[in-house]
Amino acid sequence: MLFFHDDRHRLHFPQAELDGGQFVTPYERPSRVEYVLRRLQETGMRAAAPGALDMGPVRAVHAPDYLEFLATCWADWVASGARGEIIATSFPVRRMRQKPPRNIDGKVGYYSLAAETAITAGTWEAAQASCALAQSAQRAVAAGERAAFALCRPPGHHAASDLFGGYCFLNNAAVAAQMFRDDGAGRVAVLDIDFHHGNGTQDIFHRRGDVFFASIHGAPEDAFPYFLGYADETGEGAGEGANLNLPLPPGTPFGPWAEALDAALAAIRDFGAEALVVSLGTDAFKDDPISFFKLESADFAEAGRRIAGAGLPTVFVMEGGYAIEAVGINAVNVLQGFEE
Ligand code: SP5
Ligand code: ZN
Repeated sequence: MLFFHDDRHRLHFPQAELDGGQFVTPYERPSRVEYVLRRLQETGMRAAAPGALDMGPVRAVHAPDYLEFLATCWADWVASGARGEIIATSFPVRRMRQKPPRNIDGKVGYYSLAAETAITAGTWEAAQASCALAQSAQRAVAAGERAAFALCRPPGHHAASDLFGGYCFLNNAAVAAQMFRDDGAGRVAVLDIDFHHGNGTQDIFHRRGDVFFASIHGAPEDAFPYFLGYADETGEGAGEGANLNLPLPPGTPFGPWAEALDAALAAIRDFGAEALVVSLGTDAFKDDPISFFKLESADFAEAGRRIAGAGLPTVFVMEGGYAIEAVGINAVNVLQGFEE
């Protein structure tokens, strides 16, 4: 399988993540990519050079003021006299005004959905390079490849039209799905197998009937992002029926997880999708440090086989996965299973 990679992911490496009341080294760290890259090379996957970022499809799924914020927040933060990394501390919660303030500290809270995700000097450049990989993989598939893999970092599925957080800034999978639409596919599906609910992708397409979103994830009662991902979220307006959430409880092993996968694939088939984008997180793995499903490494290959059964042109976009040494094996197992 063709894959796309860009070293500029290293420009995004915050020192701190707020976890359990402490600042820890972020779970979402540069070495994740190195493990996946090594495994891709070991298994003979074909590296291809990524193209430049096209802002057109990015603007189609993200709000203009949010993109302006991402481009300027670091300079504004530094100019305000702040000495550390950007971390959100104040949020427009219940009964507060949903209006971006002038003050940069307030703006950071306005555009964020969680405080664990820090922004640094290189974050915006890394996020753009990451998104360009999803675009390159989509272009390869649109040009006739059966499938391609974008080794995106930072990941994207928590990023909504105007929100960052959950380690995500630009929604790489949503951008790839949008590009399939722009290329003429009438209906596109996004299948999210990251352990966490893809709240950003769901939100972006919630009122649209042209992009189906299916997600298998830790139930929101028990798992981040906590405030979206219930089974009764089925889409709204033109998007009614084009959203399928399959939340699962702590300790879920491959059996019930695979049943959910089959249900998601059946729904995607019924929807009539002509192209598929897979949000490929490997944090459903049994040893993931922040997740609670129990998949074994071999199960990821079986997941890949079942996804291939959909028979669709497929773009794989890297999302989460924090059992660092196993992330490469598990991610590439999905790709290898798909190719069998
Ligand atoms: C892309 C992706 O997988 N994002 C995940 C973001 C999760 N962020 C917050 C998780 C909080 C979990 N706390 C677990 C405590 C373990 N010490
Ligand atoms: Zn995740």
